[in-house]
Amino acid sequence: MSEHHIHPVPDSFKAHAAIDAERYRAMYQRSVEDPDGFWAEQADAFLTWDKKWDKVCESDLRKGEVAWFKGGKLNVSVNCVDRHLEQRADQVAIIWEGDDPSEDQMITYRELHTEVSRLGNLLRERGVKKGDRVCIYMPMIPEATYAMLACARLGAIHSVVFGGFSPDALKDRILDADCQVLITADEGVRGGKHIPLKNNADKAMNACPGVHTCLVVKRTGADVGWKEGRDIWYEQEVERQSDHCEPESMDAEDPLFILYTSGSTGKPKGVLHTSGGYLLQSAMTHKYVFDHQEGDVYWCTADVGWVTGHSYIVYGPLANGATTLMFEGVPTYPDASRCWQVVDKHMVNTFYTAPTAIRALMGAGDKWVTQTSRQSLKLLGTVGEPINPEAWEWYYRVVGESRCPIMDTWWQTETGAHMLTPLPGATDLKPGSATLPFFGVQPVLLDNEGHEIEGAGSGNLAIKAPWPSQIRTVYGDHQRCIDTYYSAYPGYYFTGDGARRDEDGYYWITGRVDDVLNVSGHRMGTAEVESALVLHPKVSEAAVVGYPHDIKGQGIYAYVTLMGGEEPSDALRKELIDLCVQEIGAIAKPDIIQWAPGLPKTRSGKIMRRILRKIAANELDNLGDTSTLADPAVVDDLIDNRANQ
Ligand code: 6R9
Repeated sequence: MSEHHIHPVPDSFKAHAAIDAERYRAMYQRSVEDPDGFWAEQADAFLTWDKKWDKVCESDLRKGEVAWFKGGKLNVSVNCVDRHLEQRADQVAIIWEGDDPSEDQMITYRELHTEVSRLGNLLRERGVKKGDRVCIYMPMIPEATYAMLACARLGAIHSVVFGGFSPDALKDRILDADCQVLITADEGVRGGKHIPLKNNADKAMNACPGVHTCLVVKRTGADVGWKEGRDIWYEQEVERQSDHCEPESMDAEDPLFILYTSGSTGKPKGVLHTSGGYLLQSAMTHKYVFDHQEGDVYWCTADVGWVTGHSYIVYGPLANGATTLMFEGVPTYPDASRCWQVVDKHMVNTFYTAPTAIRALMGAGDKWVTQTSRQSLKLLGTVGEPINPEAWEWYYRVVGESRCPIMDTWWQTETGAHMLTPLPGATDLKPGSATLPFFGVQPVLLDNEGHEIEGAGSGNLAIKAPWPSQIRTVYGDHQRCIDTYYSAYPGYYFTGDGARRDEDGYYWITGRVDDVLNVSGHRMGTAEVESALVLHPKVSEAAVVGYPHDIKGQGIYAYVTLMGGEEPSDALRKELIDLCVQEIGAIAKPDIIQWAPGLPKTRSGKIMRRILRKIAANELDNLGDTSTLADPAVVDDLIDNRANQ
């Protein structure tokens, strides 16, 4: 239905955007026919290099080996801060909007330079040097950005851990990357509630003897635990540092950061990105996809704990000398009008958020939107999961008053930057489609045997040529990187997503084809939630699947088998939910727990998730072949006792 509802490029963008349809086609063609020439030009245009590279691209996708601009030297913090001082020292770099609507702060590029330099010096004083890992566990406050950029200045590798993760999840990530320094705050503030970050960090650090320094930003002034020698107050120590901090000149292929993300098996993987290629593609996409213009105020509502926060709050916009808004709170506090009030208050031109937020705000009713002006808005964006056409149309019509094109950007932690996306001056929009590939990106659809599907059709989405902001490795385990992304279809990067391509070559992401959930745009492995559930002594087995959820996109549906003699109860249900929160974080709370005396298994003992997904989705007349099950009666029992949603 809505597939045929095409929104053409608005005249305003046709006339002024950097790239129109013709230019997109020409540039795209050039980018795939002469990738080295194309990317060399872009790298020259977007970044400032201490020394030019020896080779543009070197890659062997069969081995998961990718390198861009090797031999080239640059410093990412210099690109994001210092080089703007001549032109825009007094321009606002970061607008910080607090959780409390009466709190905000403007940080100019000059101030950003001072803050990053001082923190860089403090980290250096504590022994941090090139290649060291620094963990950042922070609320959405400017210090989170200072911390990322200060690491980049020294050539230290940051690992940002989302502030919503539990002490256990933090501990695993600190240990996996062997971080010796942790930067955190006493507490975070979101939606009027305080989050005990330092106390969480203390619990994690108890099991991380390698952490010798913990810098603590005072956000609320709450009482926190303290270990002399290890813990130091950020403000106190930063204040006495010099404003000059010599940047480390890094190879383009030196690591910039590690960011953990969930896969279908095992513990989260530390996705590693490097300096040159990552910064180039995040800057370039920020410029072209959002048609960033001098003076624009740009707001991405993500958290810096996710890749969207890395590429589109911090690195992309700051590399382009933009004004980036950083929001501490949530879209529904104090009420569902908050985002639009912030848009009016700071005259935001570009607004980039996730479908789950759009659906929640749509559910709250139009009046929260229409009571605000939003005249400053020029362009809207969405990311994180497929957007249903109804939510797309509401976003377009009510929020953007049919004036602002919507950029539906498909990409992943592993891709570092946008991969499938419209360009506002070039691409006619179809609600629900991430449209066409960005420059240099060569998507293909593969059938299950690995053959490329030509023309319109559906299949497994893979990428057949390297791109600059591609994952370089899984930290400490390159074999896992190969196994996860490059073994299924040798010679291709496999995304884990399924997609359809229509007659116009537009891509429609249909969701994950593996055991990865996407809950409110947060990626989570079913295996992670299952491991948490089976920690409970009364649980013998657990199987977790996703099911369609109106707001979250997917909800978490857990089938739990208890040990012999144990009885289900509401108290036990609560204990299991608490266990998931404790092991992973609040985002991993099962929405539904169904007590399952048995799980559908093949004769070889493999759980048939396909059937569990159907039962969870209430698609009962279409269960498929159950004849290979060891005990088909199990399925009838699960259907009879299906949890009410
Ligand atoms: C940036 C980010 C990646 C997974 C990805 C896909 C889903 C992201 C999407 C989308 C449809 C979009 N996804 N953007 N699906 N349309 N515009 O979200 O990274 O957290 O690693 O998640 O999210 O399934 O594979 P990450």
